[in-house]
Amino acid sequence: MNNANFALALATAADSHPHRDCLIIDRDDGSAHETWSYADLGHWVQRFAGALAALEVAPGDRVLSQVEKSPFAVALYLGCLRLGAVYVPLNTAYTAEEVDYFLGDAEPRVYVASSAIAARRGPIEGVHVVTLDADGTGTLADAARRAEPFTGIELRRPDDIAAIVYTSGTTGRSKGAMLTHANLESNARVLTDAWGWRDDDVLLHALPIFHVHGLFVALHCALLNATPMIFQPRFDAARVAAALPRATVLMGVPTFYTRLLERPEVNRESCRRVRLFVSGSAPLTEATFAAWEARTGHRILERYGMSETMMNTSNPLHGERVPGTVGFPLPGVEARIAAPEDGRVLRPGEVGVIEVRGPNVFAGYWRMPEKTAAEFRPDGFFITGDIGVMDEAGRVSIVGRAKDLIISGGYNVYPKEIERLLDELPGVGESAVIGVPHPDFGEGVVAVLAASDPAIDLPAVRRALEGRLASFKQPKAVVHVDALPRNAMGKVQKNALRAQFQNLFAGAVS
Ligand code: MLC
Ligand code: AMP
Repeated sequence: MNNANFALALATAADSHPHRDCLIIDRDDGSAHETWSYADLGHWVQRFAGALAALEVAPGDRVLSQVEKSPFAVALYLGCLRLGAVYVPLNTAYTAEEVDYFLGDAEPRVYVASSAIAARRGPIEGVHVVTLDADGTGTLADAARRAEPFTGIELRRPDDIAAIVYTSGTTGRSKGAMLTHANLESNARVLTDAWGWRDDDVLLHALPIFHVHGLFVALHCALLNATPMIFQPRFDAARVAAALPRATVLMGVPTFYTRLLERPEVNRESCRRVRLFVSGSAPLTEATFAAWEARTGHRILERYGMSETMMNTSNPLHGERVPGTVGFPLPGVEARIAAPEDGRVLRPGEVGVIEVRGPNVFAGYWRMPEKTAAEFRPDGFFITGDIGVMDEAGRVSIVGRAKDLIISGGYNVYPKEIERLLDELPGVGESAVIGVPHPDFGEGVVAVLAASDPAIDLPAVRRALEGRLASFKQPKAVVHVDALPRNAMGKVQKNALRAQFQNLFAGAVS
């Protein structure tokens, strides 16, 4: 049997260019860059794999990771792949209460956390809690330094699970999307091909690495081709602007582009080496597309994906990039528009739910067979929950969402999760959480309270939610209404609320 472990493909690329720069680390404090070559990364990957093996992590075991972005975190991820373990990345903003759910659901053998997070948490029964910090300290980093390098690559079948990526559900309960080794490899190959990856590409990497955009799309494109990344710990518009002259590719969420446009030093000259700007994870407005083109001369390439599928469609590298559209299905990916009620396939121009099928589509939700069955059609198409339309040529536009989801700065926020907590608060009658246009985050989270104590306001609500909800999910505004608008079935009409509060953040900066 061939080894389908994706780590093998990545190691093969790295082995053919061991001396090439891999991670050019732009530090938060602006100190001199440190560079890891592909050989350096390989060294750490084998050591992290060795340290995890010493904790008896075996193929199929889950490793929960809630660590700051750093080269060591990349090595940890790749070490897990090598061992055949299942990597489960978590947003560092998640609170202990949120993480409790993931611990219970994923049942990991190891939980790797930053030392600050681990200190707040204390020991957890049945789980090895180890630490890793961005500067390469922590108990796992120490163990990696001492470990016997794990030089093998565990044998994996194409449909073995490589990662579980949690994505919130409409019920407020997160679902773990199981991505296989074949999913990761096929999407990485398709993307590097579609985006014409070159040997001299330098990727400017400023995305978090706990979501598919930063972890799989961006990282894999560079690693599979053994090309360098300018690796920044987080998105900071000034730092990204300063690094642009050294980069050839930038991948970001729309907020990256709107914030970069606020910096006058971003111009044609500073972008002269860049050949490709990619945007995704949230809708890019036509205004941002046009402003970016006017400023830099570049037409941003918008693509569409999700945790369950990684990338589905992309505007073309060569050919017309049409603002407001997400382009064509990627090679090997089939997309269609279906009637939400009965799955009837619709004709070009008709609006319906986007469904996809292909080697990129996940293996189902971890330990949720009913949820998995409910979101697939009998012929294997996955029902994305995004509402779209396809033209005669097959170009897809997203026009809305069937799922009650807010996307703020590229992070998904499910209203139910917040409403559940709000409704428990003393003084809150009932609540509806909506997303309305926000100039910085695309959509801003608003809590609409009805029959509530008007003395409750943003600070009080935030205090009450603190420690319970990651800060990016916290409402950016709290508003009061006499009663929530409902339809004849008694369902809250969120469209009416969104219309009523659509200008709430007009002019807000962040
Ligand atoms: C941070 N905050 C946010 C936020 N990010 N609030 C709403 N939405 C967000 N996205 C809050 C913090 O909680 C904090 O609140 C305050 O804003 C400042 O925090 P910060 O850490 O300084 O924010 P900043 O670094 O400016 O982050 C903004 C950002 C970041 C846009 C750079 O959110 C980001 O990197 N987003 C990318 C998300 C991403 O990678 N998505 C891909 C998902 S994969 P307070 O009150 O504590 O001060 C996917 C599939 C696909 O969707 O197709 O790719
Ligand atoms: P996540 O579950 O975090 O992976 O988020 C996936 C969701 O992000 C998709 O279902 C879409 O709703 C949204 N999304 C991703 N890319 C785009 C895009 N280019 N335009 C609009 N929405 C997008």
